[in-house]
Amino acid sequence: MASTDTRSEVNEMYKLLSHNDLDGVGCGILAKIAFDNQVQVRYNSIGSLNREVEYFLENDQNDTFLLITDLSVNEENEKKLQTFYQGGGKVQLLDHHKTALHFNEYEWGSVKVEDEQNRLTSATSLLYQYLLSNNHITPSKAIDEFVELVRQYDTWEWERNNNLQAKRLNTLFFLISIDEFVDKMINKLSSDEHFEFDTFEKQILEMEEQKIERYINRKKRQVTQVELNNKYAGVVYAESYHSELGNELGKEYPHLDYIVILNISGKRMGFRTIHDDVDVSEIAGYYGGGGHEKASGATMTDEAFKQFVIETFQQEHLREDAKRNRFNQKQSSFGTLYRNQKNDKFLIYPTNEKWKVERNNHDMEQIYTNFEDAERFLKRNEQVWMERDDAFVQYLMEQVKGQ
Ligand SMILES: [Mn+2]
Repeated sequence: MASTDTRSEVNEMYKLLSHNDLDGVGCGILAKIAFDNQVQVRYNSIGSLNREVEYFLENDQNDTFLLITDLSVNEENEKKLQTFYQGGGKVQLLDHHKTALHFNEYEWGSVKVEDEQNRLTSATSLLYQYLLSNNHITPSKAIDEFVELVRQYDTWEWERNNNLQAKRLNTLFFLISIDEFVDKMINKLSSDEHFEFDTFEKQILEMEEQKIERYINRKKRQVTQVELNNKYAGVVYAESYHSELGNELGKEYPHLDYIVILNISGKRMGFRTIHDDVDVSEIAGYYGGGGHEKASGATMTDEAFKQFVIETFQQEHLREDAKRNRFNQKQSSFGTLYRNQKNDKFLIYPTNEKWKVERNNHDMEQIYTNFEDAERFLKRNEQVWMERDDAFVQYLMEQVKGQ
């Protein structure tokens, strides 16, 4: 009796346009599980989505259901999609970027930054909810777990929770091709009770993690600093591992407001921050890009090229603070010794529960209420680094001799 309805539903064709990162591809995996060969999936960079939408509107069957996830269209396509929808076309845009919130004005737009439990969302978690509420997908433990890993990775909640499995999922994603990754995940999710990596995956993940660690340690010594609009940015060139890099460099140089990662050959810039009072989606927005508060991106403009590349090219790289010191330590009552490129020596030392700074043995005027403020001042204005123990010991001996 209900066979006609069921059949029209069964024969419905879908096209999914999604982002080419883990969260975007997570959407493709769910769509494949839900619709099997009735869905055609195309993964896009932020820049290529609009061409794909135009192609769809001009060439695809107009009864194909268009799903757009993790990305949003430009103003022109926003209008075209509204016309398409008003003419009976089927379209649904699901996104979690706050720069896309205005799509909620449309019946076909659904943009949620947080879910009902006030947890940050991801495109994969939003699509999963959408597929569940429309009875397109059968829930399972393994799928729940996979979706949660993608969500935690995409929102950086994995770091707070130390959820290394989420991080590893992204590492695996970059290690193999998108098609291979999709096949692997579909196999896993349809056969395993729980989401787990197999022995081979664990082995290649370990090798890759060591490689990434070496790469990041090298990049820590290739950062230059620039002041722009009262914010301090760390500039680094890199084509891969942007998330890990932005995070690790942010922690290595916490005096920087944000890190800009330049991919010159791709003419792209990524912005990352570890600070709650900095919103890098605003910075990306200034250059015509977008994204999240903690991670965003934009195409490199002429202005950005001047500010981040030309301005910094002649500069020395920032130097890391000495690690593994026993004597020259931060907040020490003996003082903490720093040096800048011009070989000036700075000592931050406590006095009457405040902190002062000595430059080449002469007191500087400013008094700081805490050590961090004094250090941030020196790092921002003098690009200092914390000296190693041997330099500190020598400094102290010179002090004794000088008296
Ligand atoms: Mn996402």
